[in-house]
Amino acid sequence: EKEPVTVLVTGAAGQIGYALVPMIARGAMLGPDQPVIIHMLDIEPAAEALNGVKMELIDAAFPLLKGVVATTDVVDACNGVNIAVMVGGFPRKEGMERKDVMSKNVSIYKAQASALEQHAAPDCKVLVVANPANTNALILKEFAPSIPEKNITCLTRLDHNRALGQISEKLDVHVSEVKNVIIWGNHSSTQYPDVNHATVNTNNGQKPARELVGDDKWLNTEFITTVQQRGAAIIKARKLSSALSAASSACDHIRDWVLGTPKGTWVSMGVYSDGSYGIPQGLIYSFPVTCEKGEWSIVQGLKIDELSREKIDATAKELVEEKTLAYSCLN
Ligand code: NAX
Repeated sequence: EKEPVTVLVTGAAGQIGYALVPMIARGAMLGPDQPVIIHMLDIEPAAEALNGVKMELIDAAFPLLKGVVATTDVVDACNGVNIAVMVGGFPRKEGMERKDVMSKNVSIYKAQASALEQHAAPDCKVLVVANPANTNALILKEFAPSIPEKNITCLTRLDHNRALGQISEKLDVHVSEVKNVIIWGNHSSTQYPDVNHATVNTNNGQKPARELVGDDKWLNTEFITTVQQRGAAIIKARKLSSALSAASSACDHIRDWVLGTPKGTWVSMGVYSDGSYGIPQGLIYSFPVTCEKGEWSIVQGLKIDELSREKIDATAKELVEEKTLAYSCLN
């Protein structure tokens, strides 16, 4: 039997945490033959609820689950962690300024960066889910300089999966037949869901999604805004933000990163920009990536048309502004 992998989930008493930990314990993140130990971190006011989640994990008697730690101590939480899924953060409350929310999250991510750096496994892989996800990941990277920058990522896979879902619904094909959409940029409403390179498996082979949809107007307007605004639509319907889909896409993100993407398929991940596609270096930006042997690489050489260029740059500009705001919170 394989050695267990230790997975940290922060904010584990929250909604996404509650959906995510059983998925991890069932093997949806690391595979059906990979034992796991789950560390769950939350803050003092949620300690009792967190302990309740631990009780339920025990009660579920998961064969792959070899240990559970539920704690409000960030050092205990980070100790020996191989995979860290950062879901905990400070939510934007009504009437709060953007800067105030940023400031709270900057201090959380600065502190958790240091704890991970000192106590996690040296090759720990980090996925930031909590918003503002890209900028929280950037702060984490800045304050954990000994963690390789390629190990720090943020979640845009939910947006990616939403884009696949919209194309699948439009064409009435199964979602697994659609691939290679791209989410560019920020996990925010400026993200650019791009279908220009997406393909669909048909009985007559692989076809460009744009050709099969045959409705450029829909693809260039409604499709984009539906994906960008999907989070808000879920809140409107559920009176709560996306949780099961967020948890599921976090598993997809880590699984593909660790176990690799299928040949000919790419996925979207927020990663540290190396300047590819003219995106400024020093941002955590969502790119199309393939993964092999536990490492991602940005898909190179895709043709970018004029409409895409504008949108790719606009979401980069927002990330530059967020970065400036985050840095102004450090002083
Ligand atoms: P909840 O408010 O249900 O849960 C958040 C949990 O984090 C709470 O239990 C809270 O006590 C805990 N927490 C707060 N500060 C903490 C700290 N310093 N250390 C550890 N835990 C802490 O929110 P939920 O719906 O689970 O969403 C969690 C985060 O995911 C939010 O920031 C949300 O905006 C973000 N999302 C990101 C998505 C993405 O695709 N990147 C999509 C879904 C989601 O909206």
